[in-house]
Amino acid sequence: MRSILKTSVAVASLVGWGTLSVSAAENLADVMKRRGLSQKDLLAAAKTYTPTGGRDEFVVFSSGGQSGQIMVYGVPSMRLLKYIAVFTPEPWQGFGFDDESKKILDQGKIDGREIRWGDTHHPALSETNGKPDGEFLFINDKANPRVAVVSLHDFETQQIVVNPILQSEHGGTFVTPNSEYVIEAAQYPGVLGRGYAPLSEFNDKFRGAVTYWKFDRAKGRIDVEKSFSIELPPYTQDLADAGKGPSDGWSFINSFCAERYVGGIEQGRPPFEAGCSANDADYLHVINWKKAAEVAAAGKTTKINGHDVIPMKTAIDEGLLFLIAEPKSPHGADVTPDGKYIIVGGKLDTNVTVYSWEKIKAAIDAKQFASKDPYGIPILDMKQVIHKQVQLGLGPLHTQYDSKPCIAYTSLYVDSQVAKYDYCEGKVLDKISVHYNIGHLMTMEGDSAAPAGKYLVALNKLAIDRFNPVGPLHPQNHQLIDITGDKMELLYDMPVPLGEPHYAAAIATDKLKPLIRYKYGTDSRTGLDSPFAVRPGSEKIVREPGKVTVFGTAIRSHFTPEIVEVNEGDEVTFHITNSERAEDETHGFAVSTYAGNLSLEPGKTASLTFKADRPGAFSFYCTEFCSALHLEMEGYLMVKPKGLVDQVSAKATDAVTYTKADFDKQYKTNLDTQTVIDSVVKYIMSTNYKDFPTVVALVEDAVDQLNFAKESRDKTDDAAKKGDWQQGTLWANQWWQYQVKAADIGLRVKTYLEEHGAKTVAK
Ligand code: CUK
Ligand code: CUA
Repeated sequence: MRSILKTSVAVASLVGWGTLSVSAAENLADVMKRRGLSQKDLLAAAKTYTPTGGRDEFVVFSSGGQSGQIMVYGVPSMRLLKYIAVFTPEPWQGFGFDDESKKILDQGKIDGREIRWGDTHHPALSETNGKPDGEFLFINDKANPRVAVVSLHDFETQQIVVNPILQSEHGGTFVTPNSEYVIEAAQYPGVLGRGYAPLSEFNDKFRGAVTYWKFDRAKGRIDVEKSFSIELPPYTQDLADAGKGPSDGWSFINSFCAERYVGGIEQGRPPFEAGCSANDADYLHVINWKKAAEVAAAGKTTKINGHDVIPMKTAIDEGLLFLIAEPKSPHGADVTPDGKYIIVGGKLDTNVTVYSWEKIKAAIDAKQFASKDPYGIPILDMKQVIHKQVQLGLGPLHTQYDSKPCIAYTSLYVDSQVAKYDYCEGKVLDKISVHYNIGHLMTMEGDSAAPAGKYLVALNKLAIDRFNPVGPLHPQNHQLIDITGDKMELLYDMPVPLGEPHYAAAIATDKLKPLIRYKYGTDSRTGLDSPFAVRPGSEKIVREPGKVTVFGTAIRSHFTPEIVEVNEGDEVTFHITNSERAEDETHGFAVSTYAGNLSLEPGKTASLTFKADRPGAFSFYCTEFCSALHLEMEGYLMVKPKGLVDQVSAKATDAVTYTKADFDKQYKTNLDTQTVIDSVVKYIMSTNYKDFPTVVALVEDAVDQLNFAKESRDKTDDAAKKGDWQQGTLWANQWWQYQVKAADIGLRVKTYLEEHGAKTVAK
């Protein structure tokens, strides 16, 4: 009986192995057959697949639409890397939860009102000489006229500025070639300064505007004082772009609803959509921002909400502002890499219009104007300044450029296509279908002075049938397209599960230099030293009447302090510094039912303030699985009920008693562990480990852990000297915890060195 059982087990395992080996031996042809893949699919897969540990050539920053965030993903793998919280709280990163980031979100209050969402549209990378430099990222909020500055050193939002005069915007953010200014143009006209006027006075009282936010690169902040706006007519301004090369110093903003229609469907009038598209033309605004900055600096402005606004009349008199007709309901306005042309797509036109900067400039210089608009702004003769019109298809919106000269790509919303064409010659070269209804498109660094070509991403508004259904709200679809050859090739569909992205910007990975860890005790939201940082050993609890402030640290796998006693009604603040130096060793911090969440990356100090208005024993804990004893990374906030006479000591007492035998056992374990660690250290030291920066950082971390182990060992020995086996055993345990962390790192180093062909070096 027994032998039969044995045999059948053996047979079963043989069969199991057999099946395994068959599936392991499945070759490419088998997989293609099983999954119904074509040669073309395989080629696309090979062009995007990134093996483990591999890196992407480009990093994309995509607007997260109504999420108020930014998405970061890699190209060509299309793997999501991060969401950057901007206008919206994001608990994982502690954004809008720690005291420090609440201050940033509060910068975004409009007229005293707290706004905790945003409709992000157009990210813009900071530029040097017209090329992205990897330092900063800007993004606008269409719903609530605001602009944010994100540092690309840590991918965190550093500043939110509120537009002082607009109540709605869209044409932002676009940067001038050296990031001197960040452009933010209005959308729906309003009374400047967010005032009131009846719609019957629309033509006189309602206005558009464009704001030029001065960027102070050294400080990494927008300088609100040195920023200014220009009053514009109540045409609905839309997208903008900054000139470059020959057109540097100028900016371009298109508009729709030059009809200045005011709707009124409830009064039996035709809706906005009819009245705003009745005429054949709208206006491209051509603005000399360099001269405007001088005019503003000379004080030729009026102040609205304390902000410098160049009145429309001054803008006309000073020769800052011109208009050019553009075909019906235009959308994108994109300056070519060489700055010689501006391409505008007309949503209700089948053409893109290529304007020539040389011709525009000549007409302005010669004061050759076809007419004036009702506000006295000179209008250039469209025919005189056009280079070409290119018939592309239905619903041309946005345009991006290739690394090859004269090649542009324009999205066709209605046709659900991307058109590739030669804008110098006015010749269509190729079209590809996308799925579906594309808004923006993006080529690599494709809005800069030196596009990198290679890939194009179609930011499609509708996914319809592309993905597994997830209910009536579908993801968006970002499609990756190979543009290296004559024909565009579709490579990959990426479902985007966040907001409705509008624009995105890509940068070559090697231009980004993100931090690995913060300088010890950094307030990441300001980038400055936090006044609340403490080093391990100097943690403290400061008590004032009605107020308890904790200056603590976090390190694998404990907080110091662990027990915090307060009285009901106290205001409690935890300032916690992550004292780790190891890469990716982030801790979190949350007090159950009270407050959270802090994200404490290595070196960061963050704070949590709340009123302890409910008595009870509340646990706090680390919210990131940081180590084997992560679950033990815990503590208690003891909120003592009002009027409680403190008879019972709240001091911690031990439930378990340890003897000398327990102590000896742990001590021996530690000595044995040390022998293992010594052998690993000996191996590492015998190699050329210093040639591997990753290993050097890990070794640093291990040395930290061993120093901590040494401190605990000293405490262990002290307790033993006094015959205190209780404290001695507990400290011996802590000593061992540090050893385990060091050993863990040591093994990671050993594996790394073996996998990367480390050599033995002669002693
Ligand atoms: S907009 Cu959305 S597709 Cu805000 Cu640039 Cu054109
Ligand atoms: Cu620290 Cu989990």
